[in-house]
Amino acid sequence: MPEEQKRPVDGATQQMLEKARRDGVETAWDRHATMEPQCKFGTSGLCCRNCFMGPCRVVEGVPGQERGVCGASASTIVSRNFARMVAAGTAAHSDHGRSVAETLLMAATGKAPDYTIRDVQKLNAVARLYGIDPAEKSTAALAELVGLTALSEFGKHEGEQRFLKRAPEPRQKIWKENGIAPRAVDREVTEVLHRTTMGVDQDFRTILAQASRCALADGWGGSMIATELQDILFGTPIPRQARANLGVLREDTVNIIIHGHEPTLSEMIVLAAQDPKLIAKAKAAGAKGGITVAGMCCTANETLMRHGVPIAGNSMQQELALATGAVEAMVVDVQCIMQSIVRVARSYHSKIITTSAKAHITGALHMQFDEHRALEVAKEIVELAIDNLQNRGKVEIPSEVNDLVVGFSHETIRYMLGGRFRASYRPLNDNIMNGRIRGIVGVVGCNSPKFACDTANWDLVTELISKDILVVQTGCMAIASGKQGLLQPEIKEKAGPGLREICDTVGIPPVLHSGSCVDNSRILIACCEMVREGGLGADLSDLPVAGVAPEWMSEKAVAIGQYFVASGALVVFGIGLPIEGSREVNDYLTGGIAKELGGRWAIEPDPKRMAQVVREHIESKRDALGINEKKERKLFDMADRRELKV
Ligand code: SF4
Ligand code: MSK
Repeated sequence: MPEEQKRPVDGATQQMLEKARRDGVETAWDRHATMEPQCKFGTSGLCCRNCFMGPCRVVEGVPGQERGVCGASASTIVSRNFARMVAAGTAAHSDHGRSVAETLLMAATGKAPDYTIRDVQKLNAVARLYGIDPAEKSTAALAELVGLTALSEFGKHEGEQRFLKRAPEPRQKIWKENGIAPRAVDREVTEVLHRTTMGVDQDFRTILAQASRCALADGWGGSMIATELQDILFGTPIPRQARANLGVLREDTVNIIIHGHEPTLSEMIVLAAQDPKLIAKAKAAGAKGGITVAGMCCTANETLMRHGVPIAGNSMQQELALATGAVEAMVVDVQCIMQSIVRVARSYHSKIITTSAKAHITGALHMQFDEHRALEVAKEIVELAIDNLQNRGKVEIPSEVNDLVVGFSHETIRYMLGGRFRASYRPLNDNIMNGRIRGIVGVVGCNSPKFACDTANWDLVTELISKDILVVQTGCMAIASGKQGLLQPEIKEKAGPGLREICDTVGIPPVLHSGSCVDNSRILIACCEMVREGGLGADLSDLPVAGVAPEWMSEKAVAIGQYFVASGALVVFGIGLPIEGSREVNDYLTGGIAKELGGRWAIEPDPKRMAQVVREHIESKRDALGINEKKERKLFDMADRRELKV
């Protein structure tokens, strides 16, 4: 792609990129340019360095170059690399889930006194899913049992992931028949690494089956545990208003950015920043407006969904937020944190504070987070940021900021659709069946300097809603929509007539922000609820739904994509996917896998064509369901419901 087309269109990003260049600060865009042309062996998945007879770079169809030193074929190498991406993504989401489970356990047993159980209803619901009867148990006792059971999901020596039973029965049967129902999360990750080390599994089909099993351990295990337990600890999101883009930073406040993925510390920082003593201290230090806490990446999504904490930006803005010169501290936990922020911060006064024992960065200040004294650590961090205000130089904060409405957990969607006393997905199913809504698409994932960042999101989302497709978003694409004004109710004017009518009647916007990357599990649960509600088939693969990650970059996105595919969905990736080096692997993942699991991958860089691929898929599912045929309206009655095997 020519350099010009990669430049971000977002004005705030553009402005800060120019400022960074003026200030002599190197950014990801500069480094990406120096990497070009990027290695085609890497981009097509054909480079293997799994042992030191290599590294080997093979080329399919070129005699003499078709096999690695050990004889591994292109299909073996590509599938091994793909499976390892899935394993890394699963490990990241699941280690996050494990941390939340540990925090819940500590909170329940009084070892983390700053945390409390905010959603007892969800605690009861998760307990029941785990086979624990909540009756006659105190909240603390129940939380302890749920915490212990959740922790066992990572390392138990027998049995499958307990949340699998949330899926419709036909889906569970498919997993069983294909031998991919996931066991303990750690076991699936370990098995991918074992199978893909030199000289073990050398058949791309079995390697990819294990990739599916591992990915399912993420979606229906680690990620779902993270989401559910975070809701128990911090509250299930409900709709709230907020603001997004670099313009949320303020010249008259101490600015603290919370960045990463795990909300355990950021929840406390949000609390600490409301401490009257600390606000007074900030004012005394010269910040008339007090303290601003703003989020970045998925830590941002977590605190946005539950507290309306403003969003400074998504992944590609992490360096640029520092370039404002207005950030006293960037506090990071885990995942998606560029090492370069330490170098960028040196050009200004910002402190980069690492807080996780798992994520140190050379040159950053490490302040170890400790759940036992969580609020105390958070206050120390806020104080340090206040003390750093005196070192602030000249600032330039872009004025761009957009209002947004967020907080669409699957519980909220059900409530909004059906009302308090008859909360249900029935109105959604009915409106999909009558064609006002053609289908639902998740637009999720990262942004990247390989692409004019966030532009694919705009093109894709506006195209989809104009065609009466409801859009659900998570991760950095949800933030992109927030910055672009796509999360405002008024955006319904860009929706097609059917979707607009539903938005007016039900009061939901056409683009729903559903949370962070681990919250893609909310989309899985919403799909299960739709099947259970009836009228849209018996399995997840029958639904007129799809997932798209137009600007992905993280291994976690590949894990998410694969668990949606293995759950029966079409998943479209923009930019590319490193599987193209093997015709067999490419054909299987984009076609053959659908015969076994119902879902498949598609790769399509152009947002308009992405939308077309998705629409064709949705219409084919509608045809298969028979809901595109004009027929007399028949209500889905109790008899139909009894027929359902879900
Ligand atoms: Fe080369 Fe085989 Fe070693 Fe990979 S495992 S680096 S293909 S010799
Ligand atoms: S933060 S994984 S850049 S979505 Fe979840 Fe954004 Fe992708 Fe990280």
